[in-house]
Amino acid sequence: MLTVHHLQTSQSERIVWLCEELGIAYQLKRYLRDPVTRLAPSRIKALHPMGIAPVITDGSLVLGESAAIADYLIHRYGDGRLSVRPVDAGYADYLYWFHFANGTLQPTLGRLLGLRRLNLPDDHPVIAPSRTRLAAALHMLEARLAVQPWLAGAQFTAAEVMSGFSLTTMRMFEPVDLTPYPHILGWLGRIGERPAYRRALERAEPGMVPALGAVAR
Ligand SMILES: N[C@@H](CCC(=O)N[C@@H](CS)C(=O)NCC(=O)O)C(=O)O
Repeated sequence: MLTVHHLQTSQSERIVWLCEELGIAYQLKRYLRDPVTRLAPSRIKALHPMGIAPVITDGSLVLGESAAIADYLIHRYGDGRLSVRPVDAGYADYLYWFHFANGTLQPTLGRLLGLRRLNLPDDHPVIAPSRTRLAAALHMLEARLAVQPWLAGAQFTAAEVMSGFSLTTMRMFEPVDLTPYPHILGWLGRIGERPAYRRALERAEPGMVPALGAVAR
């Protein structure tokens, strides 16, 4: 049976959410972060050589990387739902925003999270380029969501699942004030209303209040 290995407050939230959106039967295994280091426990490290989440196991398959897992689930179990076919309008947009999540948005936030620990001022030359990149990413998202309700167009797709994490749960680690971005906030509101998103959080993060507002916690 398909098993989703979910590390507490981590990118594996995406995979639980995607399974709920696609209505895929799955077993969920939850792992708590190490209370001191906040890293994954050794049981995750034993699953996959990278030692990070998400990981899925499916029979003899062990697969990591959110985007690879998302593609696998969509095509192996979802009949292509929540993706856009090459012959359909919005295909390039779908590809762009699906990959924007882990290609640009999440690494930029991760870099800022690491740099913040150095307690440098925001205009420090080591930090400023990442701040500029984040601002560009947010402006681009805002412009996109001003003209379309979802990233690939009129329909909710897995691009939302990929990017959604970076501006919801990730903001509990790296706070980003979204007050200047009303269309991003509207998008987060629509995400928060989705029954599958709510079910995913109830299963993966029981008791956690999702970070959907302008300021997370
Ligand atoms: N690009 C990977 C990133 C996965 C990743 O960085 N996972 C983090 C949680 S968000 C993790 O498992 N950290 C625990 C650790 O480093 O021990 C993906 O999208 O799957």
